[in-house]
Amino acid sequence: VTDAHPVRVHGGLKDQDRIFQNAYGRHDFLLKGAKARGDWHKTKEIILKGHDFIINEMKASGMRGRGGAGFPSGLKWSFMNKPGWEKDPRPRYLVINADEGEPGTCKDREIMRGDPHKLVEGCLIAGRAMNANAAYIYVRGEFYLEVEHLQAAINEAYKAGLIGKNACGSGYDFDVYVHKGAGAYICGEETALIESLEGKQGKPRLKPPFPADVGLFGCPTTVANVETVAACPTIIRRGAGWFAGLGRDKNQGTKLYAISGHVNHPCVVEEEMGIPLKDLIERHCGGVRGGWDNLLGIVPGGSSVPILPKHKCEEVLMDFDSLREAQSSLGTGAVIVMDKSTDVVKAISRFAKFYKHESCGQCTPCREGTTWLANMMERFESGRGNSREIDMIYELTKQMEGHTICALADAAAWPIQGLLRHFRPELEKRFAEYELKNGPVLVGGRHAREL
Ligand code: L3W
Ligand code: SF4
Repeated sequence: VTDAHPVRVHGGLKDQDRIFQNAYGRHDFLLKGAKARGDWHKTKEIILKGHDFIINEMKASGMRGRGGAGFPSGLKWSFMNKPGWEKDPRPRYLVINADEGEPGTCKDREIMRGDPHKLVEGCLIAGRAMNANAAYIYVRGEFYLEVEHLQAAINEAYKAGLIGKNACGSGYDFDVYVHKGAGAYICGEETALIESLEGKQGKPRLKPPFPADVGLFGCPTTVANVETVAACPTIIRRGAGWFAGLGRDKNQGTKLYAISGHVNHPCVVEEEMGIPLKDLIERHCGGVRGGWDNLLGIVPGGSSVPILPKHKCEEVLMDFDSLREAQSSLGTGAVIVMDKSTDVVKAISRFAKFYKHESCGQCTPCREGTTWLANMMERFESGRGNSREIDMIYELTKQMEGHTICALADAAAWPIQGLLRHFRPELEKRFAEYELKNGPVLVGGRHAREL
């Protein structure tokens, strides 16, 4: 904790403050179990309080989107209710982004497996906030069990009159549909997801217009992450003040963190926003394999964000602002831990290959850039490169960043920028060792002898 951060050390969330009480599915995920955990309690009253009430509560709670962007949820949910919305004859949609494809990220699947009713109830309440007629839940194609559980919860909710015509007896009609994706990471980008739902190739659209104005089938649409929407009923029931009282200013509430890699016990855990990264790992994962001193670095928010070296991991807090100050990002809250046995160049090179494979190819800087990044990183792995090429690959990431339709190009660029920022000496050492053995490597990976 530094001067920039408040004195209170966050974390150590009490069980009663956990929203997702059935992560890991130890209890009944169906309606009876869900109701015992408080789901669907007085939902009718919430619906009858109307859209302004729900949106104001979400604004007061300080909830920021849990899909990676951290956009204030209350504000986003208000975009479809611009003055005159009642006169617009188009249907209105809520779309849930359950296409959890970010490497390292596996939190939304726990909700769909263990607490699907929280998501279904969340769809109804969030849908009411936007005056939507229906919700489409777009689930990652590989999530077989999650779809089964979700569909079972939806069927039960229809049967019990909780959704559908006159949902919960509130007079409000609301349908919920599940749609299975087909395994493309890019369909997690909100406009590509909309295209895919419409039956087209998942290629992102230019924004604006934002989906709130022209979304699914050309109609007003809000796309929101599973965790954000599933947390909403608890936030409304317990009150915005309860949620806002956890975490710290502008980084409030609780968050699901998915911790993988070189820890003793990888897990998905709900913790307070702003928990120190080191505490998160020591408290919930039994520490780094071989002890904290064996740590090399951590990717704190999924494969799209820059890696932090060990010294930066000592003090950083797991929230949007602290990680931004540390030149990384909270992203999806997927913490990938690497100990000293990791070949960090190879690890980041693997990310680069992933983005090359997943680029939809519409934008030149992304299509060509991701290919170049992957090819250069592959060479760098074996030491075939030189210092000039380190500057070139950095320039390339800068040419990609912010110059494309969607954030996939940024996501490909940032991990490499992180590698260069913190592990440049590792690359230079590797190049020097190769040169000592084989002679100098010129630009393009060609050996001097080959020219
Ligand atoms: C109407 C305006 N709507 C903004 C809406 C916009 C969107 C939301 C935030 O990217 C990030 C990405 C990944 N009128 C509006 C407006 N909106 N201004 O607000 O928008 P944006 O563009 O900041 O974010 P995004 O497109 O939602 C998401 C990063 O998350 N990421 C995560 C990836 C993977 C997963 C997963 O597997 N679950 O999420 C990790 O870093 O790189 O930067 O709804 O329409 N004036
Ligand atoms: Fe497609 Fe990449 Fe452009 Fe996104 S940035 S639209 S993935 S080419």
